[in-house]
Amino acid sequence: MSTFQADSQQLILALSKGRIFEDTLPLLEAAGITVTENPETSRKLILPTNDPDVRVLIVRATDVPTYVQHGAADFGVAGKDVLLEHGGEGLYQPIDLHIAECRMSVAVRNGFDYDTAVRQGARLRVATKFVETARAHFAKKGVHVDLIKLYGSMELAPLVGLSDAIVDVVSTGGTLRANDLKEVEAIMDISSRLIVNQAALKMKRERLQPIIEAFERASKK
Ligand code: PRT
Ligand code: MG
Repeated sequence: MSTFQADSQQLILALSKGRIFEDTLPLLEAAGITVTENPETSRKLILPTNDPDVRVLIVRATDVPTYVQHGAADFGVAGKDVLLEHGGEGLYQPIDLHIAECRMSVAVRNGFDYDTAVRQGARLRVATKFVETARAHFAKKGVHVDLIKLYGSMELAPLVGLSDAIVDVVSTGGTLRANDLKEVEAIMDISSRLIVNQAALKMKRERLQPIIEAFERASKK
């Protein structure tokens, strides 16, 4: 009988469905790894690959660092936004993969005068999933904020008076425009990173190192 606990030969990769999974597939291909089931159609949460020793866990984007930190996955791919909130404990971050690129921004309703509110020292109500990033940003600016933690659909908060502003990731800006919001401040550029469990890096270096190198070469193109 075998348990799921990874042995020294096996590699477990944690990915989230959607853009990170799709953008990681070509990097895996560059390392000779093909995922043989599609997470959009399969109900499986553990996906096989062409390599019997490599499996892929499908988890929520925000849970990827947690699986890797605790060694339930040996490595994973996570956005810088998610890593900043997690804190990065127990994680080695060897490379920026330059995938799922976007930016972290402050946005408000079209009629809201953000610059004046900030200049006048108003206390701003800010709704966000990214409370650590938002806290650090406004502290650096010396702006007093009440942070309201949300888990999604941040764009709604200013529309219904829950907050004055949101801090969210933006790529095309289409969602902000569709909801009568405008970007008033860019906080930082975001991309996804390869993360590796620190113990796995030591114990499974022979298996991990070629994959890290293949990812690095493929992501530079
Ligand atoms: O969706 P779920 O709640 O499960 O989690 P998630 O949103 O964290 O996961 P996912 O898969 O949507 O995003 C994974 C990672 O992709 C994030 O951690 C970011 O690093 C990165 N990324 C890149 C983005 C975007 N681009 C992006 N546009 N994450 C989210 N968005 C959202 C954005 O907030 C907006 O609501 O997508 C919507 C559309 O964006 P626009 O600007 O193109 O309209
Ligand atoms: Mg999402």
